[in-house]
Amino acid sequence: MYEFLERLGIREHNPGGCCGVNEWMGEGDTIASVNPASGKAIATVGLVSEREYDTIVSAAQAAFHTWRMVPGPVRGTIVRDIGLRLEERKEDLARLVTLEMGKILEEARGEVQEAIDMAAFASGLSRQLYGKTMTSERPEHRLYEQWHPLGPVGIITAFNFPVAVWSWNALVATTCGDSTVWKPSSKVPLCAIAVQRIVNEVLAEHGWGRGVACLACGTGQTAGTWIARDGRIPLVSATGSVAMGRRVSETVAGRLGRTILELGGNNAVIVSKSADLDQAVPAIVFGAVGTAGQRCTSIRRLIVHESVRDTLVARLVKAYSSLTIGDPLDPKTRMGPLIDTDAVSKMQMALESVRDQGGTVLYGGKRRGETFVDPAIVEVPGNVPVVAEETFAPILYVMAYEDFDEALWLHNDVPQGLSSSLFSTDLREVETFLSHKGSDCGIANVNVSTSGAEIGAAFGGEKETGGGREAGSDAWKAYMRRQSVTTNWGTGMPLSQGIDFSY
Ligand code: UN1
Repeated sequence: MYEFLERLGIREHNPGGCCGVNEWMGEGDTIASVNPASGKAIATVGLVSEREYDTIVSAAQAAFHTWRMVPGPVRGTIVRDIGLRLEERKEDLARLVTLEMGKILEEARGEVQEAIDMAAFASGLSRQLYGKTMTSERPEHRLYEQWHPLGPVGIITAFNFPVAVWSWNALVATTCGDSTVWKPSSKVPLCAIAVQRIVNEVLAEHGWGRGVACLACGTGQTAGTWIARDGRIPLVSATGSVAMGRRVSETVAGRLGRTILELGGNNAVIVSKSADLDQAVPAIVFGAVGTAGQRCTSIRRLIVHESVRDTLVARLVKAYSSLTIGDPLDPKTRMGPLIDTDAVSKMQMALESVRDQGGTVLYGGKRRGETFVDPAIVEVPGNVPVVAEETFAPILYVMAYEDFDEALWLHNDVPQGLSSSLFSTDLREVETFLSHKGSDCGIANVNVSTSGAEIGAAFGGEKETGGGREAGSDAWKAYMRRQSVTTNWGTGMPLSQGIDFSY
């Protein structure tokens, strides 16, 4: 056992369900959390049974009734303290993220920083849950809207951002007066357990022992399905594959519940002939290779003007060949392992398919050991079928274009619509890219990679990405119940739309 695991309260066996500081449970199946770099088990986790899940959601429901009555700014103070505690534990948590998920330490620190920043954002937000006041069409009437807490929120998160995506949802929901029930990916339960311990600690210090923030480790078939079906949970926020999102969304829609979906991305970068390649090259390397291509914002497609194609590819190949691949805890490493051998097989299958579809591997793609790979650069003749799929691995498909309209068409011609970017110094290209006929994604960047979004803006995408928005801006509104209010403070009884109903 590493010392940092002990400091985070991780033991050899860990109950994976929790609805309060002293209420841990996990009588369901036992699973092992595996270090993707070594293939060795780090610790085991007891998943929740259906009975325990029910106890957890009942606790969340009961806590909601009292938590919603706490003034927003007071809730915000508690969320601020969660952020401060995350900051104190940043290094230990980052090491756990690296150990269990496999991203390099530098990126793991960035991920924990996202959660710390979210706490600061949400704490400020707690004084800004504003509604609008409208002018009533009737005399002596007041018309306005206000925002109420919504209820227990279900949060389903993916393996690739085991702390940050929880924070986008949970810290905002908690600020908004909701209680939360978190089902993390069963590939990274220890990160969730460590975060839950930190949150428990802070809540308990403020006198909140039970139900405000709950954890239900389980599989998609168990805890994921129970949350989706559960009428006590008015909102389910789910991050992961398109297939998972479709299942969750159909089930929640069947009971007329709400969802926030953050699903697959298939992000492209357009590099125009006017691009500054000194900016484009490092941005593309980080976007395509960072987190071993396992961000939903990772760059998967490079659409490059034919006049700069050869230079850009040569510079990318040179950069790729200088990257250290290996132990993600080693500060020199730039790319760690993929999450598991299944992910490696999927990458190999995609590379085989693309060869059959006319693609040529220009660099990398080889498997090194069980879960390590060389990142790949593959030339393709346009959006061949495999390019339309999101393969969660470091494969960069390169295609050349002649005119900018063709680049935009290639860019938008995939089912997903999360993040996008253009490298250009030409004002006309930039504004076209950002116009109604430009990028069709939820995120559109200029001379900035597709990945590495800041928390201040709303995060999410269109088409098969699911349409949800999380984190900053006014994404909080999805976690609250909007109420339109009309008050008649006069003595008459005028009707709207000028209706005369006198009798
Ligand atoms: C994800 O991959 O699900 O924009 C989230 C980024 C990070 C978050 C990615 N801030 O790359």
